[in-house]
Amino acid sequence: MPMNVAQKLISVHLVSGKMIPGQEIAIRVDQTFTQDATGTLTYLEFEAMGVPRTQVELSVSYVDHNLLQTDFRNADDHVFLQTCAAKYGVVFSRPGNGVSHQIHLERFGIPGKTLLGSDSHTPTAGALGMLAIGVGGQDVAVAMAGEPFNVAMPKVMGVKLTGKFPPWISAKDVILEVLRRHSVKGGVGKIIEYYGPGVASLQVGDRAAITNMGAELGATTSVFPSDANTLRYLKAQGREDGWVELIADPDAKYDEYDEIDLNSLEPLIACPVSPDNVVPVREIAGKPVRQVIIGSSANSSLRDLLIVARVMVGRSAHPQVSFEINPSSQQVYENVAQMGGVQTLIRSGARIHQSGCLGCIGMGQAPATGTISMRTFPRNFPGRSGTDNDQVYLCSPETAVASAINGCITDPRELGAYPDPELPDREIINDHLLVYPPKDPSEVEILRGPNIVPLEELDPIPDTLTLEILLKTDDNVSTDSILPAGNAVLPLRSNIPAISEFAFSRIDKTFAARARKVKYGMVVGGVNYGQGSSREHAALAPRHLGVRVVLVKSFARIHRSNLINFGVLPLSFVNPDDYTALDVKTKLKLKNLRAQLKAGNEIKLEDSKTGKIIIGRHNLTDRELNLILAGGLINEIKARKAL
Ligand code: MIC
Repeated sequence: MPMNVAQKLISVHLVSGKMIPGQEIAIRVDQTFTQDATGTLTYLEFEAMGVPRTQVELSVSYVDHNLLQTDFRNADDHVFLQTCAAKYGVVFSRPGNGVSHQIHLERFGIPGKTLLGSDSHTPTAGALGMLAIGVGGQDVAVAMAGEPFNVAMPKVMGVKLTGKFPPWISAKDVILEVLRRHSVKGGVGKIIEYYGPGVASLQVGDRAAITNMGAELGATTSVFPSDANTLRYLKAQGREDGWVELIADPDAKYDEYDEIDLNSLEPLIACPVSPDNVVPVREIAGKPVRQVIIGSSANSSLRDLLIVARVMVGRSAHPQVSFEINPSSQQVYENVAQMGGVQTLIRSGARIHQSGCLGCIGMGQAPATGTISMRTFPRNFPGRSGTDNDQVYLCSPETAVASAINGCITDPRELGAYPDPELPDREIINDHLLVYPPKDPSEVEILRGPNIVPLEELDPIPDTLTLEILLKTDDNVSTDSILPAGNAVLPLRSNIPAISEFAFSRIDKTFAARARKVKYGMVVGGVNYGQGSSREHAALAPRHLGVRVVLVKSFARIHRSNLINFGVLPLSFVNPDDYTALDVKTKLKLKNLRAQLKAGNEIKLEDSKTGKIIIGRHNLTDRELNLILAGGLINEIKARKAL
């Protein structure tokens, strides 16, 4: 049977299950990575599993998120992670080396392999023809322990690309167009595969901007074929030995189709406060801008920074704009420097920061109150920048730099001749901040400062639960609203009791205090609940506060898995009208829950006051059901080992 690229990748890694959309499959994992903000928890979880060393071909631990060291806490995490990496056979990418996704493309990604990363933007590596999936930390820990990864077989949506970019249009405009068409929930349960003649005009860096932001569609992953451009990229990295060709068979079919003519695109921009709130730049041109930031995990390629430097030759940023550059990796930084770009950027008035995620996760770079910040980042969820009522716009490097020059939102086509930059055949390789693990880890001691708080034991789901509804949310609530990031909260990622104080604080500051007053709580939500980040803390912090059930219209994939991994029961309304009828403070009773769970898909929740029955569907596979009954993944693994 002719296969597309996604099907080929899955079929050679298939351990169990059938490749029928919606059915659970298990796939072999070749590579894993963590980043620091999700990694501390992952290594604590790996430790709890009692496996001495990573069992996959390659594991990397990146430190790219929590870079500000305003006290001991982030520094403690860095030391903990470095010693864990040495102990468990993991390559360590030191703070300041850059964003996981970019470095993984440069130094480690291999076409045809699978990659599991504890970051929702892991699909960036799909640009190399990898099957790269973002998951919660426990799923990475389990893969490092040598177990396959379980996921519902996605549908494959084929997006045919034709034509070539006109001047000033680039990859960000493609993914913004896809988001405009399909919305932040349009990719749930799907792999987005790009094919067709237009693919040949996209370099790996361009492809990476597209696969990165596939996360914003809610997609399981996104993928490009591995072709001559992939080989060209790997040659530039001195890694051409790893290249294999991976292209769709001529008669390959897709479950869904879409088509984009690259010639017809115009500069696009995502307006506050959602990555799918996309309009043409020209429609909102002229609005004054106070901050422009270039870099991060989307638009992290050498070309992306080089084009900005080339546009700035002989120009400078508007005096009212804070023009900021976050190099995505030391290697990109060094190559741009070698080509003279850093001097141009300095002369244009740029504030050049260290390589890493920085403002993309709210680690610094918060914009001024009531002002517009334009960013090449992937996300603009409310408050994520660190400023209340923020106005963050997402756009291409071309639109960003043009707006920095003019001090207002600008269609870059106004700038005249397009300085399309030439990429080097061979990049300067920069591995200076990579540390490889010792062959013999017996002497390595894992160092734990006071910021590293041990994992707490989770109890199995009780048979009778009286749950108070603590919060009712709207549609598309992101994990940034469930458990915010930012400089005040991120340093607590290895301290669950402390970070729990911030659960839902963006929506309701009283949540944690109210949750502590009741034994068991629940949250009611709308569609696509938990979109965005893979942070497990968005499941674990509410769980720590007693939330045992989340009842919503529909879930985002990664967050649903994280809830299950921590023994929180995810339920969806059978009758959507029940959402309207439920209110905060209502108490719902679940009786014989364990028996109900085993008996079928429908769970009865009884309103303690009125006696009204609400039905929630759990849609758990047998594997997931065992996790819920055991109180989470670690409990289930420990129980299995004890047998
Ligand atoms: C994000 O873009 O939200 C992050 C920061 O990369 C997160 C990870 C995190 O919350 O630490 C992600 O997408 O998984």
